[in-house]
Amino acid sequence: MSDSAHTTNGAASAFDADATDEAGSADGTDSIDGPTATDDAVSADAGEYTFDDLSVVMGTYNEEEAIATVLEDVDEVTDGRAEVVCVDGSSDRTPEIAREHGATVIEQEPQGYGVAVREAILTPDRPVVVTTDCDDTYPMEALPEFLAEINDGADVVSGDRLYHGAKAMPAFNRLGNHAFAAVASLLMGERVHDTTTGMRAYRREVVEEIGWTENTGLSAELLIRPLMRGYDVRERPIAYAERLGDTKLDPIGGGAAIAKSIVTVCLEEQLRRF
Ligand SMILES: Nc1nc2c(ncn2[C@@H]2O[C@H](COP(=O)(O)OP(=O)(O)OP(=O)(O)O)[C@@H](O)[C@H]2O)c(=O)[nH]1
Ligand SMILES: [Mg+2]
Repeated sequence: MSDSAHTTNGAASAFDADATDEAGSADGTDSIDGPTATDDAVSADAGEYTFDDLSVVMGTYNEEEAIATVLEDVDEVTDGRAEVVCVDGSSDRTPEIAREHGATVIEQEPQGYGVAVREAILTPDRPVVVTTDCDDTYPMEALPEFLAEINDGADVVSGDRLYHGAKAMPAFNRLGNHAFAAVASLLMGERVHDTTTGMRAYRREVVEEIGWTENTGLSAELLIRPLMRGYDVRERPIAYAERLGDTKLDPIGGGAAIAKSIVTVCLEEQLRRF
């Protein structure tokens, strides 16, 4: 294990919830600030996951400007060992380019972010799944750190784009994302910083054990439900780059849908506790 302490967002202890037996955490290890071993993520230490255990999954909808870059980054960072699954609703060359890069492509009528990402998460059977957008905004260089956190006992590792300021994000979206995090924190009683990030790592058993239903609000749901059920959920700061290609998000309608999901899911999870 490396001795270097990893960066935290300074409030990560809010995520230091004990992994319960119900939560099915591997060993209950939940130290946020303990040493991590990014390098170990790619080695094959006994019982530790490697990139051979990792699926990187995404919805893809007319992303021909970005898809080659995203898939090349995954390939380079994981030495070609991560499996890639794209659930695609495109009318452009995105699926061809994805296949040329060795991805598994599942075709699906476009029905929104969450419908595509649900299929993408549930399709592979590797034990660790990482979601990302196919727009070159998320840093695939963070994959080793995310896997190292899972090997350190995390059930969910969530990329916090706002920690570094997210200057590449449109100001309206940035404001909305701060507001979503504030509302979710209030309703959960736990501080979270980025509820709508597209880049997360999940232990497969977590996404199989909890029920999830949201579409545009899926990302928020998949942070809130595990956190409120006592899984070991950790936010980690990530870089965030300007998007290649056109957005598929309607900031007003999408924002309203996300706000509704946050309130609904938080209330459902609070009620579940009684
Ligand atoms: N298959 C499929 N993919 C979708 C659909 N809607 C969005 N996506 C993909 O889901 C990911 C997220 O969409 P984005 O347009 O990046 O949404 P966003 O991240 O909220 O907005 P940006 O800030 O513009 O990146 C992208 O990879 C899209 O191509 C859909 O209906 N079907
Ligand atoms: Mg995006």
